[in-house]
This record gives sequence, structure tokens and C-alpha cells, in this order.
Amino acid sequence: MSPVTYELKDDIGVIAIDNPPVNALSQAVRKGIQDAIATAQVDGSKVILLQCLGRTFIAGADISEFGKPPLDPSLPEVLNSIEQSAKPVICAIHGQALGGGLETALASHYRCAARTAKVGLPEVNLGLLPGAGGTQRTPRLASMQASLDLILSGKPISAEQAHDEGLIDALFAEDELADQSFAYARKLADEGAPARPTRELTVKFYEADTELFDIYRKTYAKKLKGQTAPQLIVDCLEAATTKSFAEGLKIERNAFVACRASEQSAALRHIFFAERQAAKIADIPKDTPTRDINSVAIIGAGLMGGGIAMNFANAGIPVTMLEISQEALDKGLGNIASIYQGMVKKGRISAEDAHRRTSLITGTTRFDDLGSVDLVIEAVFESIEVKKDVFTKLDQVCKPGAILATNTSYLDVDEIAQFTSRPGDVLGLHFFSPAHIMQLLEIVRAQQTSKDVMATAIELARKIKKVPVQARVCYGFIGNRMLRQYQREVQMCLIEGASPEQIDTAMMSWGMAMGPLMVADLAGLDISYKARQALSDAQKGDPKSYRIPDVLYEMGRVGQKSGSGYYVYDPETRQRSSDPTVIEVIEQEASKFGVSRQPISDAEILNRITLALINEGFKILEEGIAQRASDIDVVYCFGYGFPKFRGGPMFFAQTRGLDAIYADICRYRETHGDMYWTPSDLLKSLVEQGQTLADWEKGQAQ
Ligand code: T1G
Repeated sequence: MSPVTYELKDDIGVIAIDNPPVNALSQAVRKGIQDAIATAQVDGSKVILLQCLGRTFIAGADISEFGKPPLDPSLPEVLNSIEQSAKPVICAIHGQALGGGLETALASHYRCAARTAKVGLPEVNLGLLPGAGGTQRTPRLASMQASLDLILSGKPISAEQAHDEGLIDALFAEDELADQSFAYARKLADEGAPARPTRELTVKFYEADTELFDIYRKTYAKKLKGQTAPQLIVDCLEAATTKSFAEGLKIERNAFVACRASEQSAALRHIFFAERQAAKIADIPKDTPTRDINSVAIIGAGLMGGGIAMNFANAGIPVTMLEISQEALDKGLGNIASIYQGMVKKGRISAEDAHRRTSLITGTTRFDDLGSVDLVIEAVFESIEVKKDVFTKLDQVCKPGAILATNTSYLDVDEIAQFTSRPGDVLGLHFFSPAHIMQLLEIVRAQQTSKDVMATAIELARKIKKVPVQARVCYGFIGNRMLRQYQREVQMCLIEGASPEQIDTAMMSWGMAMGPLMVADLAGLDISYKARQALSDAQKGDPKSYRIPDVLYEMGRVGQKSGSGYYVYDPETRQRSSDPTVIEVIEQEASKFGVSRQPISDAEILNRITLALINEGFKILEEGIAQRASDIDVVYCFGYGFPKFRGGPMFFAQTRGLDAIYADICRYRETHGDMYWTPSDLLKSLVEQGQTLADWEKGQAQ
């Protein structure tokens, strides 16, 4: 049964696409459209109306078809048949018209949309570019600047804005779109409106625009550092100003095919599906009942507590902040208000919106005021004694059925759950700093956490626009446990010969959002120092892996907040610069450990640090702390600044080849000992059996 139907209503040919969930342009949809257009050419129709059923217009090409042999007809062929139609083709857009979906509309002769609709060309988010005429037709309808912004940002725009920019001809109320679009087609048929091939329009490009292309190349070379698609997009749009439509289309096609075959696009497509997969938990069916969360309480109004509260206020859920003193409470609420004011200043939200959100956040110093809330999230100092005190009180005051969550970054959630009489209602909700910005939410499932609590947490994560990932209980869960190995190897490279600048530059040129030492200074050396104090020497591991930050901390260098850490920071501008004192500390500690510092190449630094991360990732998988390898990739790409265009640590390992990864780890075991460089058993067995991670996961699922 084709997902595309064609029906002649009076003398209007109606093409209806019904390919849930998002009307992606699968092979069957492409074939269906092409056949319908061909039928309409020879029947009694005067005009053709193309519309979609379900919650949205076409959300693009079927991404799951990429990486497989292409199937005919290709989208460019189908869109050319629409554009070449002798009878006007009208598109009616609701929900979202994205990628190939908007290209379908641009190849049509007339476009109408619901006022609530959105349109966009998000291909760049997948390491691609519009490959079906988007780079050649968009600048024939909208200005070159608007075209550059739309395609390079990858962000959808409202139908209103698209109308203002010339991409949409008519706007209707959402609930009237079906009737109004038919009436619009009726009117065009009655007026004998002509087919208007977009390809015959002149590109909207003026002398003043000449500089635009280099400006955007530079801007996106910074914004999307290391990514190839953005630069190719500018080339295609520039070609539209100097080449014929057909030549421009060819240039676009070649660039698209190159992007589609690239590792970067494979990595970004992997992350697209991994993000959606992460929200699915194998033993928790989709229809698991969830609890209503209409009110939330946050224990602790510090930086994390405040950021967490804002997520709920942003989603319209009232929040009660609890602090031990009125002074601390006022300070916390004050911080939140000033962040909202900052967002108003930057034009991100309106003053009314800021007022509405701030007023949803109230405060108390009494636990007894929390008796009716649906969810409590504890964000207090990281000590098990303090957690015990808080959860004991919560267990006494909170209503039955309230969910009790901890925002701990590494403490034992099973132990915390045992402080209550309701361990089934306890879990970890681990936000990342700054909590109102960072997308990742590690949902830590304790042994007794009930399935409806987990299902509620996943659903809630979506509501507050977070990317949820399940982690089981271990020290540091998924993200921070791997981070310890990552930071350990950073310290080993420092003490053996590298400098903070060299390490940060090597990791950032490879694509990390921030270098590891810059992150340490931002987070504060005091946080990790205090965390280490709670560990035994055995747990702390080789002193070479933490002596330098200990010494810096003891010198009062705790990072940006003290004006110095691995770098020194200008008190006015916060400009970061190197500090020879740090090298002295490193050399001093190296000589204490009898380490003769030698030059280390950037490639070696990169290899050792990423392999430390990857090896721990395999251990986390074999222990079942993470459900699947792609969950680890989502954690690192949405929580730790790992470059999405490399797909995350586990995808990167698979891309490099597990043999090579294993061989390098074994080599480091020879040179650096097996304390840290013992390959994970899972990695070892996959290599010995010549299996991939995907093979292993398939085996696990059976
Ligand atoms: N192809 C295949 N599957 C898709 C898909 C697509 N384009 N879009 C969504 N899905 C699946 C998704 O995996 C999930 O599956 C389900 O649909 C619901 O999605 C030639 C080359 C439309 C805004 O980049 O941004 O066109 O997990 O959970 O939150 O130039 O999906 O249920 O099994 O995300 O409401 C360009 C991608 C493609 C848009 C809806 N288009 N999609 O968000 O639901 S490249 C895009 C989205 C292209 C042309 C080029 C979002 C959405 P499952 P969801 P949602």
C-alpha cells in the first residue's frame, strides 16, 4: 500500500502523503509522488495540491536510507518532475517542512502554510547540505543573506518569517489549513494561474552581497570548527550567483554526494538516531504508566540548584527552592532572577516571559512545606552524611508517590535510597553545569528504582528539553567515571612532558568544545580536590595523576573563580594566558617522581587521552552501567563537549577500527604499565572474535 494517494476532487488533483511518524521521503513516498504527478499531467485536473496527513508536513529525506545503496527515483528527479509539471503544483504546509520537505515546497509553484508551521533546511546538523535543489532554489525566492542563515544555521524559522522572506505565498490558521489550502488551489485554478518554475527566477543577489560569502565562511569555520559541510554550502550558494541553474544543481549534487559519503555525516547521523534511541529503555515498555509532575522542589539554591529550577520554570512547572537560611535562599533566588534578566538583555526572552518564569520559583527554609510536591531534587553538598540527613527528612515529609531524586555527580544512589522507606521512588537525576543550558540528563537507575519512576523521568526530561540517558549505579555513573580516566591521562601527559596549552590546543583542534585543563579551571580545582579527599589512596590511584592539581589547589589556584589555575585570568576581561609558574610546578612534581620530561607529539596526546576514555567506555558497557554503546556517545556529545561530528567515543572507536584501538592500548600497557592500560575484556573479546560493537549488542538483545 503506497503511502501516497492521488485523488481528483472537482478539477483539483490532490496528492496526500501519509508516512508516519514524520512523512519522511522514503523510496515509496518518492515513487508515489512521481506517479501522482505523472497521472495529473494527463487527467482533468487544472492544478495539483500536495499535502501531508498526520502531525507534520515532510520532515526531510529518510535519514535511515543513508549509508545504504541509493534507491530510485532520486529526490532531485522527483522534484524536477514537480517543477516541470505543466499544471501548477501547490504545497500546503503544517507542522514542519524540513530538508527535502522544504525542497519539495521550493520546487512547487505555490506554497501556503499554517501560521504555526515551521520551515527549515537542517541538513548541516547531519553533516550534509540540501541535496535536492535547496541551495539553488532558496536564493531565487529569498535574499542571499536569508538563504545563508537558513541553510548554515540549520534552525527552522516560523512560517510568518518565511512568508516575509518570500518562501511562502499564503498563510492560514492552522485549523483552517485543509479548507483554506483547497480554496487557494481553487482560486489559482479559476484564475488560470501559471506554473512558476522556481528555477526560472533570478537569484536575489546584489553587488552589496559580494562580501557575504567570505564573511559566512569565516564565521562558520569558527562556529562549526573542523566541519566540511558548512564550507560546501557557501560554495553552492555562491555558485548560484555565477552559474546557470543546471550547473548550480550539478555542483550542489557533487557536494551532497561527497558529504553523504563522509565520516562526519555518518557520525552526525549516528548521533541523530542515538539521541532518540537513548530515551528507550529495553525493559520499560513505551506504554508504562507515568506519574504526574505538576510541582517540584529543589533542595539547595546554589548554582546547580538554581539552574535545575529554571528548567522546570521554563516548562511552566512551579518550583519551591529550599535552603537552610533565608540569606542563602535570597542569594539563590537573586541569582536566578539575574540570569533571566541577562536573557532579556540578550533578547532571548521577553520581560513578561522572564517575570512569568521567575514568579514560578518560590522559596522556603522549612521541609514541612514540601508535603504536596510531586518531585524533589536534592542538589546539596556532595557528602553522603549530608545526603543522609536530607533524604531522611524528605522521607518524613513528602507525600506517598512523590519521587525523590538526587543530583549527585558520583555518590552511591543505592545507598542514598536506603536512607528512605521508599527506595522504589528514589533515583539520580544528574544535571550538568550550567544546568539551565546543558542538554544532557543522566538518569541514574538504582537497584530498586521502579519502572514507572524511570518512565516518568524520561518523559519529564523531554518536557524540560533535556536529552535523557539511563545509567546504572557506579562511582561517577557513565560520564564522570569515564572523565576520571580522561583527566588521569591528561595529568600523565602533563607530568611526562606536555604543557596545558599543548594539551588543550591538541584536543580543541580535534574538535573538543573546550580543552581539558580549561574545563578544569572553569569547573574549579576545589571541586575535584574535595572529591579526591573523600577517596582512599587506592581509589585515588597513581599520585602522578593528581599531584599537580593538588599542588595548584594548595597554592590557592582554584581556577577562573580565583583568577588562576592552570592558566592565569585577567580580572577585567577574564582573558586566559599561560603562566610559567604552572610549568615550574609540573617540573617540580615530575622530578619528585623521577620522571624526566620529554616532548610528546599532539597526535600522541590525542591518542592516549581518547583511548583512556574509550577503554573505560568498554568497561562500562561490559558491566551494564550503560544500556548500549550509543548511549555513551550521547552522554559525551551532549554533556562533555565531545565533537558530534566524530560521533562520540564509542562510534569513534568503531570508525578507527577496534583492532587498531586494541593494539594501541596494548602498546601503552607495555610502555606505561597495566594499572591503567589493561584493555577491557569486552574490547579484547570483540577483537579476538572479529566482531563489531553492533554485533555484540545484537547478541546482547537476543
Ligand atoms: N528520517 C527518518 N526518520 C526520521 C526522520 C527522518 N528525516 N525524522 C524523524 N525520524 C524518526 C525519528 O528517528 C523517530 O523515530 C521518529 O521519527 C520521531 O522523531 C535531500 C538530505 C521532525 C523535528 O534533519 O528534526 O532532507 O525513535 O522523536 O521530537 O536535502 O524528528 O520513534 O523510532 O525526533 O517530534 C533533513 C530530522 C533530513 C529533520 C520531529 N531533516 N527530524 O521531532 O520526534 S536530510 C531533518 C527532526 C534531507 C535533503 C536532505 C525531528 C522532527 P523513533 P522525533 P520529534
